[in-house]
This record gives sequence, C-alpha cells and structure tokens, in this order.
Amino acid sequence: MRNRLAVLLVCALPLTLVPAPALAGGAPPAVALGSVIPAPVEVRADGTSFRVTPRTVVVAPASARPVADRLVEAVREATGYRLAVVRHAPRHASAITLAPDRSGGEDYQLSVGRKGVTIRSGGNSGLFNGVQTLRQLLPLEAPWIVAGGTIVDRPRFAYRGVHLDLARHYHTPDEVKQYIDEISQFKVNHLHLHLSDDQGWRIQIDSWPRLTSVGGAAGTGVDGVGGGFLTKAQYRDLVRYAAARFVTIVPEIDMPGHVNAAQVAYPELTCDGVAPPPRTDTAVGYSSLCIGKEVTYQFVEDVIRELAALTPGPLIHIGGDEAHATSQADYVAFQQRVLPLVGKYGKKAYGWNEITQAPASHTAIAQYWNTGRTDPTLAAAVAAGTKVIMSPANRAYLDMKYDPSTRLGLSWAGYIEVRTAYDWDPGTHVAGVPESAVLGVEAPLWSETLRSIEDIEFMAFPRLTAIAEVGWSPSRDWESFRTRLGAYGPRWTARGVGFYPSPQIDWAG
Ligand code: IFG
Repeated sequence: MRNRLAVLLVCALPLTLVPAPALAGGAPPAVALGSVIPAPVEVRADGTSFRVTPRTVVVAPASARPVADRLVEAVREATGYRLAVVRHAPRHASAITLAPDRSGGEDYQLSVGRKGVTIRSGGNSGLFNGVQTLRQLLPLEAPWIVAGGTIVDRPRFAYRGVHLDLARHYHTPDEVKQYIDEISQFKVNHLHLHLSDDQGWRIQIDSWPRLTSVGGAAGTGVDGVGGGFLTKAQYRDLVRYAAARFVTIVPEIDMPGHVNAAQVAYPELTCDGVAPPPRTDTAVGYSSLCIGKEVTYQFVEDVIRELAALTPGPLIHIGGDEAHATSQADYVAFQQRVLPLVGKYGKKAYGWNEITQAPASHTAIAQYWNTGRTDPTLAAAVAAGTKVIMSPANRAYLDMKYDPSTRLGLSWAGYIEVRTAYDWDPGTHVAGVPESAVLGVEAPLWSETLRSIEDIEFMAFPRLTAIAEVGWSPSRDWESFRTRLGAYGPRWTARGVGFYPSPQIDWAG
C-alpha cells in the first residue's frame, strides 16, 4: 500500500519536481545503498536505480554457477520471481551479472544502474558476498527497485565465525542448516561445531563406536534431553551445505578436559578404568583424559584421523579449555603430543587459549575466550608465532543473557546487550596481541540452556550482526549500525526469525 501511494503521488506532481531517476525506475528505492550489515568499505550512491522484473536474467559463467544458484534463491525468496540463469545476456536485457575478475578472494564490487547490476570479484566467495549485499538492497515489497551506485567492499579479517555447541544440547542437521542460512547473510564464513563434551558425544567415529552409541544416545545432554549425534553422512552433508554458502565447518573435539561422555563409553580412557556416571548437569572442569596411559593417545589419534578425513576445511579444534582435573605438567605434556597430530593429518590445530601454555601451540591458532584485556601467556605465544581468533566471553558469547530478565542463557561473563557486542576492537583488545596476529572473530553459542532453533535465533540475533560487523568492517559507528539494524528487523520478521527486539534499537515496521 505504502509504495502504491508513493507512485500515485509521484505521478500527480509536476514533472519538474520529481527527480529524473525516480521516474526511470518507478518509486524511489526503499532501501538506501548503504543500508547493509556489515557496513561496506565504500558506498557511492548515484541517484539511479534498477528494477528487478520477472524478465531480469542472471548472467554468469559456468565457474560462478554455484553463486548464481544462491542469487536465484535469494531473489525468489524476496520477490517470488524465478530468474533464468544464462551465460550471455540477450541485448538490452535487464540483467544481474556475476563477473569473475582478478581481484582478491572475498573482495567484491557491486554496481547498480538503470540497465542492470554487476557484481565483480576474483573469487566465488567474493561474488557470494556481493549477492548478500544485493539481497539486503532489495526492498521487502514491490516494486523491486534497488538503489543505484557502486559499492567497493572487502573484509578486515579473514575469519568471521560462529560456534554452536551440539554437545550440551544436540541440535539437528536441519536446525544447523537454518542457522547457516542466517549467518551466511552477514558474510560469516566459519561455523565451529562443538562436537563433544561431558554430557554427550555428537560425531560418529568408526574406530570407537560407543562414543555415539553410548555418548550420543537418547537422554545424553543437559537435563537429560537433547540426545543424538551426527552420522558421518550427516556431517558430510552439513559440510556441503555450508560450503555452498561459503561457510567452512570447523569441528571441535574438546580435550583433555570435558571428556566425561567419552569415559562413560570407554572406561579405559580413565586412569582407574572405572566408568564415571553419565552427567546431565552443567558443571565443568571435573573430567580429564588419563595423560599417562598410551591408550589415550591411540584414542586421540584415531579421532583426529577420522575427523580430518571428514573435514575439507583446514582447521581442527582440539578444545583445551577448563582442564581443571589435569595438572599443568600433564596438560603441557598432553598438548605437546596431541597438537602435532593435527598437522600429521594435514590440518592446522585450533584450540582455546589455554593451549598457549604448550610450546607446540606456536604453529596453532588460539581462541581467546577470557574476559580480560591482558593475557601474558597468550602474548608470549603470539610473540613466538601463534595466531589468534578473538571470542572474548564478555563481548562475543551469545549464550550470555542480554540482561537479568533474559529467560535463556548464562551470566558468568556479564550481560551482553547489542552495543556491548559491538563496541570493541579485535585488533587492540588484548595487550601484546596486535592486529597482525589476529585472524578474526568468532561468536560462541553454548547450549546448556538452549533447546530449539528458536532459542538459537533468540540468543544469536541481533548480537551476531554486531560481531559480523566487528569482523568485516574497517571501523565501527554505533549510530550508523543501530540505524541499519533497526531497518533490518522486518527482514527477520518476514523470514520468521525470532530475534530479540533489543530496546537499544529503533525497530522499523
Ligand atoms: N565455559 C566453557 C564452556 C561453556 C561456557 C558457557 C569455554 C571455552 C563456559 N568453556 O567457554 O564449555 O560451559 O558460557
């Protein structure tokens, strides 16, 4: 209704009063060229516009067909039009062109004009990033007019990730796919799956089958709900689904702590050979692999080997947090033997920042999850070569309550409203960890209190968009972000995403 009225008003005005471009494309664009999350590097609006119609074609070379498929899907979801994909545009056709060039992988340039849209990038991930930007420029209702001009964009950090805990509560492949659909729209490009913990084991390992037949059985999980596990076929399918949206899966097996479920399944993994009771509470730090037993390292190597064979991505996360039941000497000895095993199977080791106690971590990636601004052990490791992914719990932990009234989540790291998740800089956050050592950011979502995709959405959105902008955009501007976020809200509503309507934001619609 709102747009039809606008068109009537435009036609009623004397022509001289109406800006030419508006006449060319119908009503003025509903979405400003810069109203994108994360904020692009350069936005140059030129007052023109482009109208998507059912006859608009997608022009793409065979190499970009995987991106063209995502673009067709996005336009169909937005407009209902199923656009044709062609190798070459018929003359004078209305076209959205995907044009590979020789620029950087994730960088892209988006040009919108009367005759059409062109997205240029050196890689399909960059073309995909351009498509996510274009998707946000399409209005929520007809006429499907996109603001004209040019966007030049590139990420500040290469690693922009989320983490999802499948161990405390097993979320199904379909729930994980829904989460991937949402995170990829904000140019998030890694999904770290927490696949094992005290309460459950969530990935099939052929050489140790009881890990899932016992550790992934019904009733394994916090409060005795949320049992289940990913078969290898389901894991491979998730990897494929994520890759088609340019999200790399990073699997985590947490050790030497957080291993109660594995020890219930295989008592030989304890030092006394006695199976501990299964746990459905939320305590941490009470379990440890038996550092002095050789079977421990056979187990660890078998798991890493099978996980590496399942994972096309370059990283395997080996946990390392809260090993309070492991002496420091044993912890370092364990990491010294296990970190190199990741390299033996062709992957790069990634672990919670406690791994930096071990010299072998200097070729690994440390995930910083503490709440402080200094960490001498981490700074020393960085000086020796360790790279860092920033997940400060008081900024990036999406399982923290928004405020004391939030039904879900925890509060040990403090309350995290949207602005708390937005106002920090990964390049200067920890003393002795310069931007050159920071690969990017990751927003963990632990599932002690989660039970459904609705719970995931409520805790992740809108705060994940803040972390996505912190990881992508060159700088932060809270007033600009909160305005763009407020305008974005109705898109979640239209998609049925149950986001938290933070009082810090003026939500449109
Ligand atoms: N700390 C534990 C997690 C989880 C979390 C909940 C890390 C690295 C608290 N370890 O965060 O297992 O229980 O907020």
